[in-house]
Amino acid sequence: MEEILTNFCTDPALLEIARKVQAGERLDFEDGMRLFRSPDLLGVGYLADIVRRRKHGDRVYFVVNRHINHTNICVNGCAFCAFSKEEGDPAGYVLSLDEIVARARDSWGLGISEVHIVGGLHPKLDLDYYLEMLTRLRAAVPGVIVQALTAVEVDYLARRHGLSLEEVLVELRAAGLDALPGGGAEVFAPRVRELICPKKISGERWLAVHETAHRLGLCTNATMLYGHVETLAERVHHLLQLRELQDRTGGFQTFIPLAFHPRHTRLEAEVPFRTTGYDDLKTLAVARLLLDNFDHIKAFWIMIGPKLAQISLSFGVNDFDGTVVEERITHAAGADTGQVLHRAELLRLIRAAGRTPVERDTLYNVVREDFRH
Ligand code: V47
Ligand code: SF4
Repeated sequence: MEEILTNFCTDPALLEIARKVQAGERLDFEDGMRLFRSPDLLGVGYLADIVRRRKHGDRVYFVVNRHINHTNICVNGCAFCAFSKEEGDPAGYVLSLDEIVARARDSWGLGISEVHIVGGLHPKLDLDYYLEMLTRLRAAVPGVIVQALTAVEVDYLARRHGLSLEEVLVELRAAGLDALPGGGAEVFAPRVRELICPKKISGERWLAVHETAHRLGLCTNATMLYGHVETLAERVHHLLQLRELQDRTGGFQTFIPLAFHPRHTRLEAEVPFRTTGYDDLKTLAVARLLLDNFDHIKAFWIMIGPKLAQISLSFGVNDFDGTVVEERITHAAGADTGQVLHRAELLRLIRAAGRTPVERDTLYNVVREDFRH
């Protein structure tokens, strides 16, 4: 093994980590720091790929889905967000329930298995709006899984109505909510939140929403917004806090690192550049290595581009997200990716990387895997 590792890992600091990975041992905080600090991107990627291969072999998952961002009006006004507008701003919008249902129905014809709905904290949209949205979607697109509302939106509804997190989630689930997406986590460190999203719920509260959802049997995802003012230590802490909750609940399905896009945000002067390809691949690979109890690591091609997402399949990633169709949050902040990747293109990218594509639903049930070449 020593010989293989010295062929692939040029950084001696990686050798002890390589031994742990080979033995299936858990990595600790210091290992996470060594991985982030190592200049040996290929070595770190090689180790992450060992873990990915052990868990998934050649299989790479994708989902035929549609994102809907129902409103950009938000009382939080996070400094990193170019999507949100204040109430009364002419650029603000709220989709009517008819429009939301029409968008879901349009995509239903294309065979979507998931709608992904997230938006701002609109002071006038109450729990009834969301319950009716879910009820109408269930009737209009039966069988399609609704993954909706970040922990931040769930907390807002609970506080607005004086309800507990459990009460809100139980009502949402009864109306048709199937799973929660992973947004709103950003970086849990209070220092970072104070700088980039002072009005947003704390990291503890974000974790509490997910813990409650898991207890009620709802699966959720987790994210980390990286590439702004956070330190590497704060990234590692964030990942370990997720791992700790996952140890207790097992309710997370996927981890998705989100690459910060600065354009038109209030952080643009301080952080003028986007993340580099090196950092994107490194972050995905380190996440794969630290989050040993997460089944899936997803590359969100909207943020890092389809080509780098394809390369990331050799750096620990086993999920390509999906067709998406319409995305406003990252595009408001300067993303130059398209809005949609059709199923055929996802298949082509995954196959060209030497992997076997598997179409999944939100809960990782196989929708289809016998694709003809
Ligand atoms: O919560 C906001 C982030 C998130 C910017 O669960 C930004 O499967 C980069 O959570 N630059 C929403 N990111 C998106 C999200 C997501 C995406 C794909 C899949 C899943 C999933 C979840 O986008 C927000 C925030 O963390 N965000 N502004 C920005 N300027
Ligand atoms: Fe609002 Fe979410 Fe944007 Fe923050 S990231 S301003 S909570 S929409």
